[in-house]
Amino acid sequence: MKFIDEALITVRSGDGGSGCVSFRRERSVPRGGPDGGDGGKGGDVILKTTSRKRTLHHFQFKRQFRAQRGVNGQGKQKTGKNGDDLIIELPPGTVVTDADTGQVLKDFIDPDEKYVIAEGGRGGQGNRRFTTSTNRAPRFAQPGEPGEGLTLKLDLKLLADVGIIGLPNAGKSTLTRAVSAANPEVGSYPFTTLTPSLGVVHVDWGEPFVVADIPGLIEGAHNGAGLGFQFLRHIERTRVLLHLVDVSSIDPEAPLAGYETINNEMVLYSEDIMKKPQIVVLNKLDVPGAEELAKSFRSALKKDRFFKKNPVSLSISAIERKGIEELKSEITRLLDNINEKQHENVLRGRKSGGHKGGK
Ligand SMILES: Nc1nc2c(ncn2[C@@H]2O[C@H](COP(=O)(O)OP(=O)(O)OP(=O)(O)O)[C@@H](O)[C@H]2O)c(=O)[nH]1
Ligand SMILES: [Mg+2]
Repeated sequence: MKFIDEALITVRSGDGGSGCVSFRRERSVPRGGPDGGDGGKGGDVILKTTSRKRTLHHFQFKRQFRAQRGVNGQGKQKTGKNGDDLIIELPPGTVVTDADTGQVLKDFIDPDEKYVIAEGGRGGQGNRRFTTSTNRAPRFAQPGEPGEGLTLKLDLKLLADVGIIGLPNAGKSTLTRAVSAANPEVGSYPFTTLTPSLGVVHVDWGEPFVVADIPGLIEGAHNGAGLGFQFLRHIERTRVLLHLVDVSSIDPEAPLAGYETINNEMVLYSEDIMKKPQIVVLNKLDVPGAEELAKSFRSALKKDRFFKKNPVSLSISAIERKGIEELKSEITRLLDNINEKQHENVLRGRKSGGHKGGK
């Protein structure tokens, strides 16, 4: 399935309601004065970012957006109701361009940013407002101002939600291929992957998310060894880490050795990275003897200080695509959890934390 990271939509704010021409009619007042009310204002079209949205996928199904028009004014000086604003939700990282002029109108970075992209038309004034000393009975009112129409090009600058980390050859690219339409090269030698690639993961239920397949890390990566440095910077911007461990490379004498190498490199690079939730995933469960090795790894893992904070471990075979659905739903659960926490923080008036993770 093709990933939609751009979309073209049309928006239109609401027209203002028209002013009303009306005169008082009461038995006791034979020639009542003008009492036509003003029209209501048309609704605005508002763009709003939310971390609940992670792609522009939803614009495949709906491309035209129209805010409500203002209600016309009525007699007895009744002002028409304002049209409702229309809020369009976007993922953070969306750049909004006027498709006709090519001008960038807004570059959204953070969640919960709001921007009025098309203002609703003003309501017209009722005839009562046009009363002057020479014209005490104006038979005209002002029409409402029309709303604004725009065609918008939306571009999403992709930020990965999930960074797949691990030693070279752990199967990171194989896993990326198993969960998304991305096609990174897979090789039976270390450092097959030289540049990170991104894949969109669709889930049966809920928002799609984005994984980054990152080149393998080795000891000294924080100093730039191997392909180190630039990729650690990439990981810094993801929200969840998926730590992939090749079960066939586990040393039964020191089951955590490889896993710890990666965590040490990351701590040395930045303490903040290790504050992100991490899912530990054992890969290549299809190889002979994998179950035994996995067992020794898991019992050692229980004492690990990072694992104690995020006690999630799963086993998969990326090549046979086993355990993939459980992994996808575990990731979805974690991401939704982070969103909820961010949302709570916003409600409490604290800084939302952006892509810094949930802790
Ligand atoms: N048996 C088995 N082999 C696997 C599995 N997943 C990956 N492999 C093999 O492991 C080797 C490395 O896979 P990659 O996906 O290239 O590993 P990587 O982590 O991306 O490696 P680098 O990009 O070099 O860091 C390839 O030969 C894969 O076919 C698995 O679940 N089972
Ligand atoms: Mg790779």
